[in-house]
Amino acid sequence: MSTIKHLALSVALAFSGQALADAVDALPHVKVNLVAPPQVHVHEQVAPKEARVVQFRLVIEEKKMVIDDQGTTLQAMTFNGSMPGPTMVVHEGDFVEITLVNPATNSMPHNIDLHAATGALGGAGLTLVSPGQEVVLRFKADRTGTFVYHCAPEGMVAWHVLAGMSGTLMVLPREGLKDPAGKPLHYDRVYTIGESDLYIPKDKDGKYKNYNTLMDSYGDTRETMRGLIPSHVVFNGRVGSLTGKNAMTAKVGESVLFIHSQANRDTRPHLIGGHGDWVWETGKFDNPPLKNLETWFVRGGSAGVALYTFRQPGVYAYLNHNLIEAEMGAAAHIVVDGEWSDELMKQVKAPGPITAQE
Ligand SMILES: [Cu+2]
Repeated sequence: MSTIKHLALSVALAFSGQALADAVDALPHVKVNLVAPPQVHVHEQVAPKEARVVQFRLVIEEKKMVIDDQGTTLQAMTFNGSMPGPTMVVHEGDFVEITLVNPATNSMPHNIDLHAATGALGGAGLTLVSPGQEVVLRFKADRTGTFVYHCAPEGMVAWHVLAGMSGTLMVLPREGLKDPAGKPLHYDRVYTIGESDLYIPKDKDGKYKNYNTLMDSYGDTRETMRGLIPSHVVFNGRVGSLTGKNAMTAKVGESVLFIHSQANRDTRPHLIGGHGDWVWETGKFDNPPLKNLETWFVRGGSAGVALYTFRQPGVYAYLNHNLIEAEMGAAAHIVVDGEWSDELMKQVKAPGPITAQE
């Protein structure tokens, strides 16, 4: 190609890129303050007609985290310091603009692969940042649903994800959620739960090892991961992160949206004493939700969504109905206030001595 032709082509390419950037730049910009799970940042369920550029800032934090009541530690890698990272919410047609910051205090390069995004390894190819760098990625949310995002540095994807680097991005339909008949579905509260399988190495006496640095933990952790038997299966980073005083709350009559992600492994969410009134098992809102589920299946590498209107007060357990994994840590509580319905359930006779049959 001649130099002139080459130059003309470069100018044309630069120009078309520029023109597109200008059109998007002219859209309203919204900066979102992210919050740690199980909370989700304040957002509208029905969006204005015009698309927006929604801006998020994710700061990567490598740190040691305690993952159970025995003080077992994980050399974790996180988005914004929480495990999973914060849930981000936008609407279909919006542009998601993420500033990914890798502070100089970190030791590893990181990036972000967004399952919601189209192109360049979900953004991972354009967002690799070394300690001391930041990068800004923008992509169009061109389809609705809940989508996992995770770190994906070449050759170390599993380690970074299992050390905590995953989260959920929810792209709502502009007009909000609907049932299969087209009737709007509204939620009063939303909680986001990220389930993780963890692989903490043990020493020769069977005690969990405690490492001083992230790099020290790498070799043993990789070997333990390849055994495929987790030492812990947890919600939101540790055993008990959502039970007892950390329980989620709701009121009778409220509709609660539960987002459940698992970036690596299949899981089976179940609400004891309740149901999934409407469940998008695959999390993709263009598919009609399933009705009245008892347990739903969330595939590893995806996020599912369940909507439930509480009808009875009490302490509900929400868990992975692989009950072994629930006992290993994959369990949460929801404390629900309100009035009990005897019609829905009543103890007709309290426990007492067995009486002769009539
Ligand atoms: Cu990473």
